[in-house]
Amino acid sequence: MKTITISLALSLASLASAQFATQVTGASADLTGSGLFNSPQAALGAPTRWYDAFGTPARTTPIESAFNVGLGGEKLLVTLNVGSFIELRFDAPVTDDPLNPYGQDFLVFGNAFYFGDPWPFENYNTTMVTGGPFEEPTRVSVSQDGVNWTAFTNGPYADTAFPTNAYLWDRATASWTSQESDFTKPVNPALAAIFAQGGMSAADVIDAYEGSGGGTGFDLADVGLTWIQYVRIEGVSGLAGGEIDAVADVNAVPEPASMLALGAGLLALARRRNQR
Ligand SMILES: [Ca+2]
Ligand SMILES: [Ca+2]
Repeated sequence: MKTITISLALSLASLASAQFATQVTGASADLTGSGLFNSPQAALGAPTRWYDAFGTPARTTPIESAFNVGLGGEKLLVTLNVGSFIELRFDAPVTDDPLNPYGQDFLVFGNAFYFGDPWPFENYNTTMVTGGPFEEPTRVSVSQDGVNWTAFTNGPYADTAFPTNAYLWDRATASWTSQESDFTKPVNPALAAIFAQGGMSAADVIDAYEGSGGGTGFDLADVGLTWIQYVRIEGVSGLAGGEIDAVADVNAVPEPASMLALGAGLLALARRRNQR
């Protein structure tokens, strides 16, 4: 039984590390015009939870998006002006899985944000979202081999809704929890229009995320592909200037019935082993 538990934990851990892009397979030479935001490696790994707000550690929230550098001085974001591009690879294929929430197969994280009031933002229960998001739509393409690319020509675009949220907020105590959001879970796309109207508190927006860490969702079915392994983000005329923080493979959510079947299967396996 012990062996099974350990190997299951290991496979879950490796699954988690494969959720974000792990490799830069291409980048234009002209990423140098954007100050700190000039390293394609900044788009690898998980989205930013904490950043250095010029001397003050700050959480990433829907009304306070990441900028500057990480707490260790590391670069967090890469800007894609017209003519600039980055190409990222996932360890494993990203599939058009019917069990992906809202049909969304991968997420692109930037530094879009909603406008909040009043400043400074202290109590998210009473800080109101007054509109936005402030966004910088930038083109996204996908590929199976890293050579042949298919663009989401009619959107969605990178560095748009939904702004990143790193931690869950506790209304009762009007304070942040240490509970991390899920960067592999999409926000319900229907909420974009509702948030843009304003009139909700920042706490309302975070609650409506339902534990998601935000990001812009992409459905591979929109471009007629069943799987991809590479994402290209580029600045083209009219669709440029956005920042990229990370890309994530959406976690499929198994139907309750198949979760039960999986549990029953493991239990049966454990029983058989114990009987030996
Ligand atoms: Ca899909
Ligand atoms: Ca931006």
